[in-house]
Amino acid sequence: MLPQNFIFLQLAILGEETILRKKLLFTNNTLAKELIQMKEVTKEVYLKWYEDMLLWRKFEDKLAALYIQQKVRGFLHLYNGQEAVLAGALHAMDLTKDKMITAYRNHVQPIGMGVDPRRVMAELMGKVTGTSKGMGGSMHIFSKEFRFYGGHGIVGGQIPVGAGLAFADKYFETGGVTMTYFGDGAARQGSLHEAFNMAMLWKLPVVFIVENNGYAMGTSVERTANHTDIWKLGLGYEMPCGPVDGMNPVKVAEAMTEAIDRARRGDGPTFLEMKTYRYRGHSMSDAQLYRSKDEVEEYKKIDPITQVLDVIKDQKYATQEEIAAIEQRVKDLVEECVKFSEESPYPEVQQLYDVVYDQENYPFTPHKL
Ligand SMILES: Cc1ncc(C[n+]2csc(CCOP(=O)(O)OP(=O)(O)O)c2C)c(N)n1
Ligand SMILES: [Mg+2]
Repeated sequence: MLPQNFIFLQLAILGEETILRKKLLFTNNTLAKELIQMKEVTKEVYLKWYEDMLLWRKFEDKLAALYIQQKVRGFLHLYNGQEAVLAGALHAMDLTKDKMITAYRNHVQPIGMGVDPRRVMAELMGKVTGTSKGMGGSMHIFSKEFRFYGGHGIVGGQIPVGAGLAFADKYFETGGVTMTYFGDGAARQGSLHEAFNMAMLWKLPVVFIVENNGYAMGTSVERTANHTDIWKLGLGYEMPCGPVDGMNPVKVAEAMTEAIDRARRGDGPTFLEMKTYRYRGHSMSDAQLYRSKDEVEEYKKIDPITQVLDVIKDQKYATQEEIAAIEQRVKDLVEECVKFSEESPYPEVQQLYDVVYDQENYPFTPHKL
């Protein structure tokens, strides 16, 4: 069975701005009540998008290779295909104060937020130079410095935590907004409803983003609930909500700009359903018997990185040599990440005692990390 957004994406492949496509995107949703000025998508933005998204893709391709070599262990969930959802959001965010939280598909988001990719890779390899000194691993990348709050393995667990981060921003009047990401499977968890209710009641500065990649492990969206427009879950809370073409960073940036603006001016949360797709399996040990190879290939025709590169070429934003230089920079950086991680030591056993609280005077014993 094809995922529910297949028709919509097919139309995008054909490049047809048909009435049907517009309907699928904008009928009945509660977005776009007012026109918000988005940061211009200039030539520089396109070139940055290309370099960033290519880095994220190649970084993760390298992780997959390292996993096969058993240098990355445990679970590994890759983001390939979903990059536009992140690129568009980062364009709309204020990276000096906004926050982000997501599930376990979380390696490239912190890089986008400013974390050194070498430290992310070292974390995945369990090295002491990693973001959590090698003790978090693949599913738990975290950086307080860059306001990236994980990396959560409990499906849907991060939804109320994201609302809580937004509560802190409101309480301390920081002016920040929290991007709270989760998957289509997580959208069916009860925690979503509790978080939505409180976030609307208190008009918290949060954007809830469901990345509908068609599947929760091997279960397609159609097999999860009797309706497949996940964004409509916002309607029950009168939360502004709607679907977005998650394969196109410009569309993502537009929707995110409106949502972030709403949150920042004190008008509360927005719920966006990013219609996207993951090319790789759920994790590295996934035989993918629930979908066909043809389906994956169809989505690759509207690959977000290719879409951005096509604009760069059409608009003559860069010469062939300049594009090649970007690709070389990305390749070199990924290699540098591998070298840094391989040369870094594993943590000392003693480090284990630095990350537990001493029960006697808990909670006053400072956690040493
Ligand atoms: C509470 C809970 N239930 C079940 C699982 C097992 N599990 C891990 S990932 C996953 C699927 C989640 O799919 P989705 O939310 O669509 O995210 P995606 O993997 O597609 O990014 C499940 C059921 C879990 N980690 N936590
Ligand atoms: Mg999913």
